Amino acid sequence: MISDARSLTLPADFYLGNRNKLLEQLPESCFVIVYAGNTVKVSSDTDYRYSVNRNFYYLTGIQQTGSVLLLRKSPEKTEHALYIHPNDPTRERWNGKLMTPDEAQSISLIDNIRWLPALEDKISDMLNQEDETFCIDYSDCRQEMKALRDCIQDKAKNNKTIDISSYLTRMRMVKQSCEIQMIENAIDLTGTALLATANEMRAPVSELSIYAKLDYEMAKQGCLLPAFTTIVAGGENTLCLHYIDPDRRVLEKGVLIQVDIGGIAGGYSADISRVFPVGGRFSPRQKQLYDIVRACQKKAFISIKPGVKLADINREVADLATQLLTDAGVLIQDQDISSYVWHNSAHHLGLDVHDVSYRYEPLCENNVLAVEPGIYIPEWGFGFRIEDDVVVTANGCRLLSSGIPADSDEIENIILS
Ligand SMILES: [Mn+2]
Repeated sequence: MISDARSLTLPADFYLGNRNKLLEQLPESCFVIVYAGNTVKVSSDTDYRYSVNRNFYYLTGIQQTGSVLLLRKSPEKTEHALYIHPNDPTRERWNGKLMTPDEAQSISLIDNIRWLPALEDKISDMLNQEDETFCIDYSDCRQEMKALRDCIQDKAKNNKTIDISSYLTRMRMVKQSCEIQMIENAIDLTGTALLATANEMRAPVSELSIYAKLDYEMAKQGCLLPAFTTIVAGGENTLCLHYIDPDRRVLEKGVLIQVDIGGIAGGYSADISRVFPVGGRFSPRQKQLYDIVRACQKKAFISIKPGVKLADINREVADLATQLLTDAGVLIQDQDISSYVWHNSAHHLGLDVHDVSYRYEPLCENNVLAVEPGIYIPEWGFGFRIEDDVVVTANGCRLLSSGIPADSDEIENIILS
């Protein structure tokens, strides 16, 4: 049990190290500008809960709306500056306390903390310089980044721009030990929520009540905004991969419920899927498919190691699924497995649940993956995935979510115990 996932932080020198590593790869003289982003409006004067630009977070550790990171690299020296909202009693009366410069400095190890209103003049000065290189995050599609790109284009005096998102993607793909630890925290809180919910499935239950229980169990641990909208799909709804409108209809004993859920701790995501039989016992047919999907997942775990590509894992899973579904009489000769295997078996995991990556490149040590083979059989009226998270090691992979039972008999036990 995580007492409050919001209080978990990475060490400040992690962010400083990331800034330095980025700067090392950039030209000898340049500016780097990265935006945290602002809240997004729902309607009228209501906003969605704030979610920070992940590249900004990776470089600063700061999660306050509107903040801007400005780095200056020159042959003589490097300067790191952070622009944040100035303290403002009226704003704070409505929206809560703003970060002080001291707080921002201790999280990010940035010495030069400035107030946001000074940023506009600073950017104008920068744009007035000739032959300057501006390094910006092209993957950031928020309004303020678009405005900056337009501005640089309009005022260009032989200036160049460089997209830093590719450098950051490459850095984010290889996790440092504090990041892996934080993903393990996110998995812990997700597992706690799943286990606390599993025994609700002993009796008839609805998708909606399971959804509400999971939401409650996550929020209790400080996870108010999960990594993605929790999926709770019962019966035929398991055949919709991203099913997010849980129904209040009662699901009787014997119906399967797919749960796909990911908590966030210290900015890092988990991604776990389990499938539960209402009443606690799989039917022979459900258990048959469960054990096939689980065998595919174990096959994937064995094949993951440095040098292997995600496409290789997909192929290994598809080959085994083909063989096992043929043995089971589901797949008939020459029928394509894509009728039953609808999605890839693994993706990178990190600050984003489908983390930024070069997914066609071979894996390397300290990549973190969610491994989620799934088989969906419309003729049987159900299908599902089983999903766990691993870190790639020197010779294979280490399961990060081993604390969350995954074999069919274990699933039955946690419902009935
Ligand atoms: Mn996933």
